[in-house]
Amino acid sequence: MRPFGLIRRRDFLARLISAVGALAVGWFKSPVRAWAGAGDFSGADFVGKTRAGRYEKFYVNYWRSLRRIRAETWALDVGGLCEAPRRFGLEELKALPAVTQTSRLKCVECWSAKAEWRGFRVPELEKLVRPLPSAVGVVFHCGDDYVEYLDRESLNNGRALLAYAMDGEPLTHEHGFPLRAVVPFKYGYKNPKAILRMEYVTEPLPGTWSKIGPYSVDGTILPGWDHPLDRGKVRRRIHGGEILD
Ligand SMILES: Nc1nc2c(c(=O)[nH]1)N[C@H]1C(S)=C(S)[C@@H](COP(=O)(O)O)O[C@H]1N2
Ligand SMILES: [Mo]
Repeated sequence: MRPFGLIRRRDFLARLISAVGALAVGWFKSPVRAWAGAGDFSGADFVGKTRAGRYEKFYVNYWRSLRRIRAETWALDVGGLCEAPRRFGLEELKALPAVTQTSRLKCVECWSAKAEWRGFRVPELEKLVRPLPSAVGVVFHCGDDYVEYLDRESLNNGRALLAYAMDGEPLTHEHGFPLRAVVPFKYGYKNPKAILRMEYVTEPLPGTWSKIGPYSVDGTILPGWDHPLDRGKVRRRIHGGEILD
């Protein structure tokens, strides 16, 4: 006898899986789709994870490839719970009081690398958009549909930076053009790149990476081991928090 019930059940399961998949994809895409115009990205020129060539010295992590962002049409949307939500062009952001800071980026997957970053501190931006008292943190929406949350206390910590340059050059697309967060006391995954939108919110939200891997939502660097790319990956102990060297 044909196992009719079994086939039907398989068919149902396949449909269920594809429906859930479609929902998941829609959910991931919607926050960015709603804001990024088609003109924000170049045609078919993709950038993604790499460790080749110059990036041997500073690996590139992207959970999935994205089209290069166009400088001419890109603008940073700052909204959610603030009194004066608005968009900023790159030149406007570069006109904010700028700082240069050398800090190390530590990926939770062990490697780390150091760079000189240039950008502005979050309080400079907050003076203009005026977050409401109920806003405890910011959700960063990125060009590759990466989503990450940072609490305002961390963002105003004095070492956190929104950077548009690295080692004296504009950010490469690989390292997060045109704008990325540099939060040296948190693992790399709390340093969102290719930022399109900042949304002030009332509560924390698990980011893309902490949902992929077994990593904390908070992302503060824990005591453990480091393999610095600029020191021949020789293993050394770290004590937690920003790696200062
Ligand atoms: N938009 C976006 N930002 C991201 C990621 C990502 O996948 N997408 N990966 C994070 C992780 S896990 C790390 S370690 C750092 C790596 O930064 P780098 O590629 O400049 O080395 O980017 C972070 N920011
Ligand atoms: Mo990472």
